[in-house]
Amino acid sequence: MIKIAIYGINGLVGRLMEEQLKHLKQPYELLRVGSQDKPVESDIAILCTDDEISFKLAQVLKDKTKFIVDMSAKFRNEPDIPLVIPEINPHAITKETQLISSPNCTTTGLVMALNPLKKKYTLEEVFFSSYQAISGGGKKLLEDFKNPESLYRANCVPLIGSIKENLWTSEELKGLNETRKILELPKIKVRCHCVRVPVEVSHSLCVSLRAKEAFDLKELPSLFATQKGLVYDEKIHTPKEVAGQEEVFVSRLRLDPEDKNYIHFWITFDNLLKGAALNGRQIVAYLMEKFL
Ligand code: 2RA
Repeated sequence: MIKIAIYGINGLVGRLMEEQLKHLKQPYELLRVGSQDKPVESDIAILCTDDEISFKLAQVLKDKTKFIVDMSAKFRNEPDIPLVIPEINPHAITKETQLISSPNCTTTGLVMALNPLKKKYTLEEVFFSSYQAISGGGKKLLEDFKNPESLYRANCVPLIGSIKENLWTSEELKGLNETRKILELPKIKVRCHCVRVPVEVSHSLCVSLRAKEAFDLKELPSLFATQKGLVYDEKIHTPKEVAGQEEVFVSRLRLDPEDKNYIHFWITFDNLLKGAALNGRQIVAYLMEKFL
């Protein structure tokens, strides 16, 4: 029987991962590893841990497991480590792969919408502002949010992660670097602002996208329809309504009134599912089907 170990089983993503794995078609034995437990032998180790712990575990697990699926940001920018969304770039996983990174939640929603457009258009530049849920900050932020005095109550906070030397935040840099890597578009320009909003679950993005060619608005719905895991329609989708759903929702699509090379749209999706545990489960399902 295939053995799957979840590290960080008591965290928000760890607990959701356990739930998500129940949807796997193949049987497996689950090993639940908490922060005080020793690393174990397994076929797949899923690290629902922070950057520092993932880094340490990855060293220790090299000889104890066939595959490591890391949900942290630690390895995402390493050129030799695939950063995978199974509906977009499963080909990045090869026979030589041991460690696979799962992307940042905000990036995941964005690239799910850009990927189908990439098939027809030369994407040159994307702008987005994010409206990110409290749960993106984990259990600790959800606890803080319960406090009536929390900075995050009835407020918008334009700081997610830490501020880096160039004054971008770590979250904004993830949007830039991970988008380029997953879409295999190393030159696409990504400009963004990441903002925490008082919503418990589901991240949203307002996106403006520029291509080399003029967009044909009429053909875009059929292009979006080619992307598995994406729903495009003209309902007004809100974060509250999409919480608990697996798909990424795109709506409010419109052409720029002054420049046909630009379109604008709205994305919303459950940050804990497609943005985290569901993507992890889909990577695991792919590994089980192709390599185990
Ligand atoms: C956040 N994207 O929302 C982060 C979580 N990885 O804080």
